[in-house]
Amino acid sequence: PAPGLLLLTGAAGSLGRLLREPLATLCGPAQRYAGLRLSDLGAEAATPGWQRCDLGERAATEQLLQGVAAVVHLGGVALESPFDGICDANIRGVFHLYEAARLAGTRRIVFASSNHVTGCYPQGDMLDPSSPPRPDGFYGVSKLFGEAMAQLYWDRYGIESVCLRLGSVTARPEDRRALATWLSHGDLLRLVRAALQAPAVACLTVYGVSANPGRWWSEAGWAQLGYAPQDSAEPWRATLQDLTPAPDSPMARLQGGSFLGLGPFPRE
Ligand code: NAI
Ligand code: 15L
Repeated sequence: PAPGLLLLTGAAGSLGRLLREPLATLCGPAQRYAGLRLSDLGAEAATPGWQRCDLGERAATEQLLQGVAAVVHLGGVALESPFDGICDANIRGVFHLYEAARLAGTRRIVFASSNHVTGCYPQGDMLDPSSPPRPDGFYGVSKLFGEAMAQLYWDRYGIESVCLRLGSVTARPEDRRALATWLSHGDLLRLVRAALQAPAVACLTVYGVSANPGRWWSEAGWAQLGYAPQDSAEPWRATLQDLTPAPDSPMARLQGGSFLGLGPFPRE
């Protein structure tokens, strides 16, 4: 069969804008994918391959997945915030995405999960993807839900997923926590490319972090993917400050950092 399309959701967001061009190089005649479809909440009429879609809408998501062989799924709420918004975008949205993928015959989904699935572990504890989840908020819970959907759709329907528990993706490490959590732009690209291209991944969850000597997350799964990070936050150590308010606050003690300072939220 002809190769299908590669879909990037969340294409208007900060990581989506970074990944558009590199993913386009995997698409076209004689490439792995026939073309690149880009999607987000808003319209971008001038962008080739753009299809606007609210992932909270089931019929629109089913249309979005038509002809799609693989997905890099970034679309959703990316911050700890009140439950209703997270529920629509990250819980219903992921359900719609996997159901639409099943109907469309999509082969693989690369899911942007988050380190906040384990954000309530103390800083310094070394985790691997099999450590019991300890989400630090509704956002972390929603990412854990996404990981469970990935496992379900592999076990029952044979759709492969790579769940990337991303750390802190920024151009440079921005605070002392990033000595552990930083994922450079270059390493993000290497990781996403590996997650798309590795053969026979089944359903695999890995942490996404650069080669920081101070990291809290193991490299389990990296060899299977063929991911070898090339950057490190360490050279910035002397310039980085602890931005949390008090040394004994949850924000300073726990891996999720500033997310531990968000919530509870008043009823809307
Ligand atoms: P972002 O907020 O810049 O981009 C997310 C995009 O998703 C936005 O453009 C937004 O319009 C779109 N979106 C929100 N609700 C939607 C819906 N209902 N339907 C369709 N699109 C919707 O976030 P960023 O930083 O680009 O993150 C991308 C993904 O990676 C997110 O899923 C985030 O949770 C995850 N992630 C990001 C990290 C980072 O360091 N930037 C770290 C860990 C995970
Ligand atoms: C995330 O999941 C967020 O989307 C991102 O904005 C960062 O806050 C990152 O985690 C982090 O933990 O630094």
